[in-house]
Amino acid sequence: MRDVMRGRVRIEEGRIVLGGIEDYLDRLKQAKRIVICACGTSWHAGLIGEYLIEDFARIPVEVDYASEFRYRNPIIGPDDVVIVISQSGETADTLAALRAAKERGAMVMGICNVVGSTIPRETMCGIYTHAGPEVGVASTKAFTAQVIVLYMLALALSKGRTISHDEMRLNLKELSQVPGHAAKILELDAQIQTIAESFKDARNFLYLGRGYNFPVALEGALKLKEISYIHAEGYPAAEMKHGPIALIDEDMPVIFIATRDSSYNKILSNIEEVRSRKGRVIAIASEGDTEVARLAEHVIYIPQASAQIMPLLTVIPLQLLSYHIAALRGCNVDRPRNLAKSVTV
Ligand code: F1P
Repeated sequence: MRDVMRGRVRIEEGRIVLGGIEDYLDRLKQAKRIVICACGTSWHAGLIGEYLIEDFARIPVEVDYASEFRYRNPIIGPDDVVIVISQSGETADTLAALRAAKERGAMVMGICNVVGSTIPRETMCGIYTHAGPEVGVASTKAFTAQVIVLYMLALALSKGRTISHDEMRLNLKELSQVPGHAAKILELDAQIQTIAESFKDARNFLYLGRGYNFPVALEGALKLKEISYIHAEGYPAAEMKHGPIALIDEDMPVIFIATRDSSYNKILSNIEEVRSRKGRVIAIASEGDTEVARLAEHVIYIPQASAQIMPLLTVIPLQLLSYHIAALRGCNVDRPRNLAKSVTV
């Protein structure tokens, strides 16, 4: 079958160009609903995509595990657009979800990294992330590239409808600042290694975030599980009181993604709740913040950006922390046990 994901996603003279979906943008704008299907890290990128598309373009979005979607007889029809996301382009569950959506008449679009893989050849249109090959099994830079594509897609869908010309310009400017911010965060590597040394023997971790940082909490926990074999759970911070709070004691490290956004004060009170139960807090906070430092045992400061951009930044210290904890425990970070680069069964 023909590979339809031609062309790169780029900005040309202030205009977003979406490679292989340029001709399908109007169809996407008219979608009654967008359903995103993926597995693992790609599913977490999909959750951020949901927040972005609903926030910017005001189109309803649902995010489903491809491994559930394929078996659960979903209600999907010609008015829906299904976006499948896969680093490898070969994940069996995601491919099966794609086929199920096509059978039901939906337009199916792909976001994939590996050029010429199976999923791009079966979708009707799509975008390559061109993040380069993932050296290890655990997806890292592909996640960042997926979120960038979803950010640009959300902006393109909002053009002329929900956001003004000036807002568009500001959002694209913020996006162009991401590489500089990321370079600054990578300079924190030595600090993050020191934190990893204090926590390498922990048996459990909790990751908490709100809004755009909630999917990042899930992704941070997944990266730790995948490469260090430590049990970790990600939750929306507000859900803590509905169960996970029972787990907190002096042996439970809790990672808070506590950057400055509209839910900042709420997350501060979540940190206080954990501290009062003797939980050990590691926080990712915005540069210049003093409140979080008052409460947390360790603070990793990252540059301030809008809530929509934050996942691209907050995920980096979490990836580094997982890497250092795994390396200190003697785990093979590139070839974790029991995991395959593409899950084809
Ligand atoms: C999905 C995924 C990865 C994970 C691991 C197993 O892969 O869950 O996110 O890191 O490699 O597969 P893909 O569909 O994005 O290639």
